[in-house]
This record gives sequence, C-alpha cells and structure tokens, in this order.
Amino acid sequence: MPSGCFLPLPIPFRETPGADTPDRLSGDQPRTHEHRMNTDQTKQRTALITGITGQDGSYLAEFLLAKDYQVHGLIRRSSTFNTRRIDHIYEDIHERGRHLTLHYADITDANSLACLIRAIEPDEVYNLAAQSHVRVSFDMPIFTAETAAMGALKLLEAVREYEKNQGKRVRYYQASSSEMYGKVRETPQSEETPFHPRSPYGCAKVFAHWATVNYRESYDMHCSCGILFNHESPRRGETFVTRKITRAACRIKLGLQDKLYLGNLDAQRDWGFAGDYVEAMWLMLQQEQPDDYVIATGQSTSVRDFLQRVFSSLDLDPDQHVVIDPRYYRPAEVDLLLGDPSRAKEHLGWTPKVDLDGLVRMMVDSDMELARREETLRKAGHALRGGA
Ligand code: NAP
Ligand code: F7E
Repeated sequence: MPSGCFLPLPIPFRETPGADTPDRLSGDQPRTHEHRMNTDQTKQRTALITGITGQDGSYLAEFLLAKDYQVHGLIRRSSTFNTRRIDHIYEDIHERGRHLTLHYADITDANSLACLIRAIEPDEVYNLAAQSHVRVSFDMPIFTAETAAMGALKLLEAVREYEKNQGKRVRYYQASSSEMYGKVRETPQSEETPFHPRSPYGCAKVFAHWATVNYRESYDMHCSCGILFNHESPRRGETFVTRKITRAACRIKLGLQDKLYLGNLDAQRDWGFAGDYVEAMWLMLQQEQPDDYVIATGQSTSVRDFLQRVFSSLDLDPDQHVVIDPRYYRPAEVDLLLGDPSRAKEHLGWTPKVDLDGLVRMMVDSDMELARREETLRKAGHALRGGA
C-alpha cells in the first residue's frame, strides 16, 4: 500500500449504537473466511458498484448478492443518511461473513477511487455514479460533467493502474445513456446510430462512453458500455417524470394534493423496468469479449400517454389536475427515443420481462402504499416533515 493512501472507512450503520468509530478495512487482512464458494465451485467474485444508493445501484446490488458476490458500494458523505434504497440489504460492519460493504469515496475524487480499487481488488466494476437528471444538468453543467464524464475517466484510470500493477484483469461496466442520441439521426436507435446529445448530461455521457471504448481499444481492457434507455421502478427518483406522475396521482386519489405541474407532454420515451436492466449490465460483463449494447424495450410511449395510463388506472381525469408549467421545459429537448435491443437479445440472450402496463401497475401500487401511510399519519395528527 503506497504511503499516504488510506483505505476508505466502511460506513457506520445508523442503527448500530456506538458505531461512529468504525473498524478500518484492511486490504492485507485475510479474507478467506468470508469467501464462500459459488454453486459452480469457482471463487466467490467481488464487485464494486459506484452509485449503489441510486435506483439502479440498489437493484444491481440485490442481483449480485443473490448470485453470491461480495458486493462493495461507493457512497458519498452527506450530512444525513442517504441509504434508503439499500437499507434492507445492509449488513452491519461488525457482522462476520457479511456480503455487502459500503465505503466513503466520491466519483470526483481520483485518489479515493484508486485507493478503493486497490483495497477491494474487484473482479467487476460497475460505474453507475453520476448527476443523472437531465433538466438539472442545464443548471449544473460543470458538476454534471465532473461526475458523469471526468468521474468515469478517473475510475477507468484507477482500474488501468490497478491492472498494470497487479496483473489482474478487471471487467468494467459504464452506464451509458440513450440521451447520447439526443436529436436522433435514425429511429429506432441502435449501437451504430451516431450521437447528437442535447444536454450537458448527454454530452458528459458521450465523453464517458468514448473514453470507455478508448480504454478497451488502447489497453485491451474488458470494458463494456450499456446504452440504456429510460428505466423506471418504484425506486425511481421522485423528480423523474414517471415517478412524479405515479406519486402525484396516488396522492391526488387520496386527497393529499390536487395539482400536478408538468412540462413537455409530447416527448416520447422507451420505458422499461430497472430490475430487468441490471441483469443486462451483469450479462455484459460475463461475455468473453467486451462490447457495447443497447438495452431497451423497443416500444415508445409519450409522456401524455403514460400520464393517461396512470390516471385511468386510478379513475382520475388528468385534465382536472395537470397544469403545464414551462419551468419544466428544457432548453433543448429530446423528442423521441426508441431503442433497438436486437444485439442484446442475440448476444446476451436478454429480453425485458416487465412491459409498460406491468411497470405502471408496480409503480402505482407502491406509491399508493406510500400515500396511504402518509394519509394514516396525517389523520393521526403526526407532522410529516423532519426537524426537531
Ligand atoms: P440515480 O438514481 O440518480 O443514482 C445516481 C447515483 O450516483 C446515486 O447513488 C448517487 O449518490 C451517485 N452519485 C452522484 N454523484 C456522485 C458523486 N459525486 N460521487 C459518488 N456518487 C455519486 O441514477 P440511476 O437511475 O440509478 O442511474 C444509474 C446510472 O445510469 C447513472 O449514471 C445514470 O446517468 C445512468 N442511466 C440511467 C438511466 C435511467 O433511465 N435510469 C438510463 C441510462 C443511463 P446519492 O444517492 O448520494 O445521490
Ligand atoms: O424526463 C418530460 C421531459 O426526467 C422524461 C434519466 O434517467 O433517462 C432519464 O432522462 C421526459 C422528458 O427523464 C416533466 O421533458 C415533462 O422529455 O423522466 P425524465 P430523461 O430526461 O429522459 C435517460 C435515459 C437518462 O440517462 C437520465 O439519467 O419527460 N417531462 N414534464 C418531464 N420531466 C421531468 N423530469 N419533470 C417534469 O415535470
């Protein structure tokens, strides 16, 4: 271990009394007692996920744990806990034989990434961390590029250095995006469709995508990019349009709100289920040869149609509640995305399992449960906002 390079601290879990001085993980510490064998008797594999607290990171962590991986997650420090999506799979740092470990680091901090890679010695690295909101990327273009573009480059460098020094091969996944197609040159969009990004986020993802391809070609690294079209779930962030709609519709149904403010209803997206898409990420890294794959359903739907499906499922009329607010328009919009996932089907054997109606049902059911809890608390006179 080079001097001055401290291993990241595993994070203390909020419910562990006195856990504010956590043990230090040691890269030299024998880990054999924690290594279980897979059913196929191969050595247990280790994965690092950046962005583990996000929608995709949480599904991917569950998926890899079910496959008996040792999973390590990078989380950034914040003044409040931000692990809601993974609390159900978290294992206390004091537990022996745990399979999930979280580490403080930041995708913008090259040193913390290099230290983490050396300490964890991963077989697979999934780079999901980014400022991922397209509208917000117009307000924070530099931070978006620091995370989505430079963050990917810093992580690739950390992996390259590690491979060079340790002589170990690492498989690397980059979370590329259909936003790279932007003002689309053809429909549907495939791996061969040229990029024309329409936002700082899209531009940053194009940089990260080509950097990943370049590391594959220059250094013979096992790097793959998943060009994922929009994918949603009950864990989707509340300000992305699908979740904003399902959450608001359920609250409207129970009389907890009356209006829903939206922007451009004419945009069309190819929406799938996040749980299906993380399997595709994993499949890419199981291939002998690294490559890039479009992951999509092959069906496109407008925001207006999604809105109608959600409101109809609750016997609500959008015209009574939806108000167009131009603040949600984007300086440049992506009008239509429709993916062609043929290569993923042919090479990975991947197809989505959940269709749009299934996705709507899943999200509405989950948000209805949340709305009911809120209703119950309100009726009982509880305050719902935090604070002392
Ligand atoms: P998400 O829910 O917004 O999660 C983003 C993750 O990145 C969070 O864990 C976030 O941490 C983390 N992050 C942000 N800035 C960071 C930093 N400076 N250092 C370390 N971590 C940081 O996004 P998602 O929907 O899961 O998407 C995962 C990845 O796929 C993203 O790169 C996204 O751009 C890309 N993508 C998403 C879609 C989609 O439709 N969902 C489609 C194509 C590509 P906090 O929890 O602390 O904020
Ligand atoms: O917008 C329109 C908006 O923010 C979808 C990210 O995961 O997928 C996501 O990016 C559409 C846009 O997702 C509102 O103008 C209307 O046309 O849900 P979104 P996105 O921009 O497609 C890609 C693949 C990613 O990679 C990204 O990380 O919906 N829209 N009214 C609205 N959008 C929002 N957010 N809020 C509205 O009120």
